[in-house]
Amino acid sequence: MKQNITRKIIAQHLLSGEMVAGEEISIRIDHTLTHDVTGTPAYLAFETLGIAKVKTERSVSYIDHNMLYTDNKNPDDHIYLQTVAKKHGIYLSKAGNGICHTVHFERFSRPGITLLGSDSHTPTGGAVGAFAMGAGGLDVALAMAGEPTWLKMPQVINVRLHGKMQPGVSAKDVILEMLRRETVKGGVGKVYEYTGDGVAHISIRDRSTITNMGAEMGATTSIFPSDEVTREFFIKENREQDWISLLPDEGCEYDGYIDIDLSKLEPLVAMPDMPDNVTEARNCRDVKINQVFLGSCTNASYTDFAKAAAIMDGKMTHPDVSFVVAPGSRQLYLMLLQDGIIGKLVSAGARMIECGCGACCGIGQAPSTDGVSLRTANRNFKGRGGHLNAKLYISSPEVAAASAITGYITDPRDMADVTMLETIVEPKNYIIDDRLILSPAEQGDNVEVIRGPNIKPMPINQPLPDTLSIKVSAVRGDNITTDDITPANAQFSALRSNIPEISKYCYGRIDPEFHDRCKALGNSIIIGGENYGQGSSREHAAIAPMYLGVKAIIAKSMARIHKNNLVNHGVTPLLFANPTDYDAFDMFDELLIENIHAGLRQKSLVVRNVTKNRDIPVVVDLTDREVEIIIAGGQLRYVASKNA
Ligand code: MIC
Ligand code: SF4
Repeated sequence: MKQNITRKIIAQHLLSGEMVAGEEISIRIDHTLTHDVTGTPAYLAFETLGIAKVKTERSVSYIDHNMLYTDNKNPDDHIYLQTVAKKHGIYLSKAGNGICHTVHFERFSRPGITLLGSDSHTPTGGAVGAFAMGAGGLDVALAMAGEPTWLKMPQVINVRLHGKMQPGVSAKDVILEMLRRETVKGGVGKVYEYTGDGVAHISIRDRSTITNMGAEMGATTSIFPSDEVTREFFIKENREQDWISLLPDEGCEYDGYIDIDLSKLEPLVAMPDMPDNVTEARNCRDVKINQVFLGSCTNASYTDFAKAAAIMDGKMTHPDVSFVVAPGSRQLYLMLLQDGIIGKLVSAGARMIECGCGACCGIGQAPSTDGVSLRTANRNFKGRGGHLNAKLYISSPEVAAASAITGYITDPRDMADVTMLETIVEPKNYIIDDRLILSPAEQGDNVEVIRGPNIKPMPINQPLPDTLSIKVSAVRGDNITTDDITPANAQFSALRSNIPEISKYCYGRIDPEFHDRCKALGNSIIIGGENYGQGSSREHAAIAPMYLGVKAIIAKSMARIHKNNLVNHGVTPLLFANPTDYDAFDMFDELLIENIHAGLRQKSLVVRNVTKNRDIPVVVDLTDREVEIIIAGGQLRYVASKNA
């Protein structure tokens, strides 16, 4: 049978299930990646499994998020990560080496592999033809232990790229156009597979901008073919032996098609507060900005920085703008230094911060009160910059550079000779330097794992009772993000290893009483709207509510990774059978759910709203396996009982 790329890779890794869209399948994982804010819980969970050495082909732990050392917490976590990696056969990419996604596809990924990462932007690896998915830390811990990874067989949507982009238009505009069409929830249950004559004109690093931001549509992943452009990239990375050709079979089928004429695209921006709120940059020319951030795993290519530098060459950042620059990897930083590109940016007023995530998730460089920030990152949720009083716009590096000069959001074609950007290409040779990647010990038995005082044991849920008589602790609207539940700025990200502490801030920004209310209620339930839990993979958005006694979430629809995280931690995710029933719930309503175990197993459950005297049918969109995990009280208890 003629196969697309996605189906080829899944077929080669399939352990169980049928490759029918919507059916549960399990696959073998070749590579895993974690980073410092999701890694600590993942390795704490891995340690409980009692396995000496990871069973994957390659597992890498990256230190890239919590780079601000304002007290002992982050450096302590980093020492824990370094020692636990050394003991258990995991490679460790030290602070300063770059962002996990960027480094992983530069140095480790290859076409045709499966990669599971405890970060929602893991699909970045699809740029080199890997099947790369984001997941919670517990799922990654299990994959490192050699357990299968479970997922719903996705629909494969073929995005056909035609023609060539105009000067001043870039890969970021392709993915913003996708977001405009597909929205932040349009990708759930889908893989976007890119083909068409336009693909040949897009470099690997630009492809990575597109696969990276597929996460913003909620997609399982995005993938490009492995072609001659990919091969050239592997040659430059000194890894030609890792390259294989991986193309869709001629005439293969897809579950849907999207066509994009690249020559018709214009420079775009996503306006506050969602990445799908997209318009042409020229429509925002009256928007005055205070900050520009050039960086993040989305736009970490050599040409991104070189084009920005070319636009800014000889000019100066607008007096009212703070221009912040963070290269995505050390390798890239070295090349930009060597070629004088950093010099041009600094001369134009850049504030260089170390290579890593930095401002992208509010770890430093927060905008001012009511500040307006234009970023080449991927998310502009309210609060993402560090606090709620800022407006975040997202754009390409070209728009960002032009805007840094003018002080207003600017279409680069209005202020620079963009045809000269055509001459800027990736370097002929890359600088390769892996010395900040530490290999694990041959024999890990004698390696001591060092834990600082901020690292507290991970709380484990109790088995699910058969009857729940509980109150509603919160009613939320549509598109609640994991940033709303457990924000990612410097203060909170330093608490990721300490659940009792981080749970004090759960929902704290949008609902400061949530923690105390949950404590007072004991057990409770949250009501959600559409796309509940979208955004990052952070499992703290499931663990913290679990720790506060939240037993179930009933929503209109739910994001894939967050739903998995809830299951993993024994919190029951349910969906309204009739979305208008959402209106029947208010805070503090008393609910009764009886015979839950049988109801979950039969996939039919009724929630009685005692306060409103109404019975509400809910959809149990869970597999038999997931039901048993929830009843057991979460994945760790389930695995332990299976092994017993
Ligand atoms: C993000 O971009 O939101 C993060 C911070 O990288 C997260 C990871 C986390 O919060 O643990 C992600 O994308 O999953
Ligand atoms: Fe880091 Fe931002 Fe990428 Fe998340 S999206 S991995 S915070 S650079």
